[in-house]
Amino acid sequence: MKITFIIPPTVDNSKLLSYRQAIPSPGVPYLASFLEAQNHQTLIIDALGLALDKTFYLEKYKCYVRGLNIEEIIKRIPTDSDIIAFSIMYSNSWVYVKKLIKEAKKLFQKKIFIAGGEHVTADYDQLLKGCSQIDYLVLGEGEITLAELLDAIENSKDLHLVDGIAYRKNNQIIKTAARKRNNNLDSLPFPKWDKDVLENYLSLNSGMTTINKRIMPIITSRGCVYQCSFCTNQGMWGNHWISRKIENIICEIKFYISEYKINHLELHDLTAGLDKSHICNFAKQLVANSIKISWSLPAGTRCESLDRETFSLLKKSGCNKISFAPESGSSSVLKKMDKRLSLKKILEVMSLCVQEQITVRAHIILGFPDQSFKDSLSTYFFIIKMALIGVHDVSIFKFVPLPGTTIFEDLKAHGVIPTQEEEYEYFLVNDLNNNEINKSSFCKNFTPKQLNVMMFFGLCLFYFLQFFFRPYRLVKSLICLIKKDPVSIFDNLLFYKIYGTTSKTKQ
Ligand code: B12
Ligand code: SF4
Repeated sequence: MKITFIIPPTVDNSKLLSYRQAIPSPGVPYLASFLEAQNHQTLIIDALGLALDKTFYLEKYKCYVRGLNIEEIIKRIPTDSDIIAFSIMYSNSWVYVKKLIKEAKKLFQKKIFIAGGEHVTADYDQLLKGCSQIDYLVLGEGEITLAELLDAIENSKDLHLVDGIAYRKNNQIIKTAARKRNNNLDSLPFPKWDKDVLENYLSLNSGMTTINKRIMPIITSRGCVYQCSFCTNQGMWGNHWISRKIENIICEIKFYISEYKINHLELHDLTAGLDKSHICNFAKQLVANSIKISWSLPAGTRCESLDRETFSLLKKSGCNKISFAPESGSSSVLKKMDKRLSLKKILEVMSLCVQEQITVRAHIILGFPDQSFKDSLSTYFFIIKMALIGVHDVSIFKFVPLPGTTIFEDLKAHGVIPTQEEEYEYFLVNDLNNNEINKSSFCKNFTPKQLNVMMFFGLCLFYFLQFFFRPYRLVKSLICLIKKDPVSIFDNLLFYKIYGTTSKTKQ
C-alpha cells in the first residue's frame, strides 16, 4: 500500500518560544522504515521541517502555527496514496490538525485516514467523536499495530483482532485490547529520514538544550516504569522500560556521523538514567568505538541508579549535560505527583554530577493543584540548595494537566477541565504550554499572575546565588561564547542575544 504520513506544523501560544527550537521527530520515520521493510511504500510530509522559517497567527485560538499551512500540506499529498496517516503528538496542535484532516478529506474522500501519537492515545474518544473524517486511531507504540491494521484493511480481516486501535462501528466507539509493548526494539529498522528535510533541522543548530551544533535526536529506550500522576507515560507506554542493544545504537550513531555529519546527540528517552548498566555500556561503547562527539540527556531523568563512577564514565564518553527532574522541593507535592523520589538522593546525585564536570540542569514544576504557600517555600529552599551545590541551570515550568494523565482525569471529575468542545479546544491550545505566557493556573492557592511572579522569583533567586557563590562561572560563560560553544542554558540565551539564529530551510 502507499502511505503518506503527515507530521503537522507546531502550534504554540508564544511566537518567541516556538521560534528558535525545532527538533526532528523520530516517531514517524520509525513507522515509515518499519512499513517499508514490509513492502509498503511511504512518503513523509514533515510540515514543520519543510518550512521552519514560516510562522502564522490563528486568530480564533490566539496562537502561532509554525510550518506549512493546510493548503500547502494538501498540495503535497500524492493522489495515488491509499492511506493518509497523521501524527498527533501534541495536544496543543489538535485544533489545527483537525482542520487539516477535514479539508484533506474533502479532496481525498475515498482514502483511509489513520492517526496516531501521544495526543491520539490520550484522547481517542474525543477525537473519534469530534472528527468523523478519521477512520482509525493507533494507540500507543505504533509500528506493529499500524502494520497489522494495514494488513487487516488490505485483506478485509476482522479489525477487532488488531490490538491497540480505536474506530467507529455502528455509531459506537470500539477500542480493542491494549497492544503489548515491542520487547525487541533492535528488530526495528533505523528511522527513515529525508536528507533534505533533516538538513533543515540540523542547520538550525538547535536542540532541546544544546545549540550551535548539528544535533541529532536518538532513542535508546522507550517508556518508564514509574507512573507519575502528571505524566502520559502510563497510558502511552504502559509502565514498561525497554531498551535497545548498545551495538544497535552505536551502529545508528556511526551512520548519522558519516551520513549527516552530526556532532552532538540528544537522547530523547523518557528517562535514560533508569538502568545503570544500560547507560554505562552506552558510554563504554562510545569510547571503545572512538566516537568523539558530545552528547546529552535533555529530558529530565531520574537519579536512583546514577553515581560518581557512572558520571565519570559518561564524562569520558563525551556527555556534557544532564537534566534531572526533581519537579518540586516539597515532599508533600512529590507524594501527590506519585513521583517516588527522595530529595536528599537527587541532591546528592546532582552534586556528584557537578563534581564530575558535567553541566547539570534541574526541572521544577510550580502550580501543582493543592500546592500551598508552605510547599512553595520548600521549593525555594530546595532551589537555594541546588544553587549551593553548583547546579548550573534551573528550568521552572508551570504545571499543566496533559490529557491521558491521572491528574487530568481528577481535575476533569472536579469540573476544572472544560468539557464543551469549543472551550476544550481552546484549553488544549492555550493552557497546555508550561511557560509563563499560559494564562491559567490549576492550583487553587495561586492565580496565574502569582505563578508567573513565583517562576520569575525562583529563577532570579537561583541564578543570583549561583553566580554569587561561583563568580568564575560568568568568566567561563564568556569563554564559551568567544569559542562559540555555549553549554548551559544561560550561555545559550547569551549566545542568541549576541549571534542570533541561523536557518536555511529548503522546501
Ligand atoms: C523530544 C520531545 C520534544 C521536542 C520536540 C520533538 C519533536 N520534534 O517532536 C521539544 C523539546 C521541541 C518538545 C516540545 C514540547 N513538548 Co515534548 N517531548 C519530546 C519527547 C521527550 C520525545 C518524543 C519522541 O521522540 N519520542 C520517541 C518516539 C519513538 O515515540 P513517538 O514520537 O511517541 O512515536 C510513536 C507513537 O507515538 C506512534 N505514533 C506517532 N505518530 C504516529 C502517527 C501514526 C499515523 C501512527 C499510526 C502512530 C504514530 O508510533 C511511534 C513509534 O512507536 C516526548 C516524550 C517521549 N519520550 O515520547 C515529549 C512529549 C511528546 N512532549 C510533550 C509536551 C507537552 C511538549 C510541550 C507542549 C512542552 C511545552 N513547551 O509546554 C512542547 C510542545 C512543542 C510544540 N510547540 O508543539 C508531551 C506531549 C503530551 C501531549 N499530549 O501534548 C510528551 C509526551 C512528554 C510528556 N510526557 O509530558 N518536545
Ligand atoms: S515523569 Fe519521569 S519518572 Fe514519572 S512516569 Fe514520567 S518519565 Fe517516568
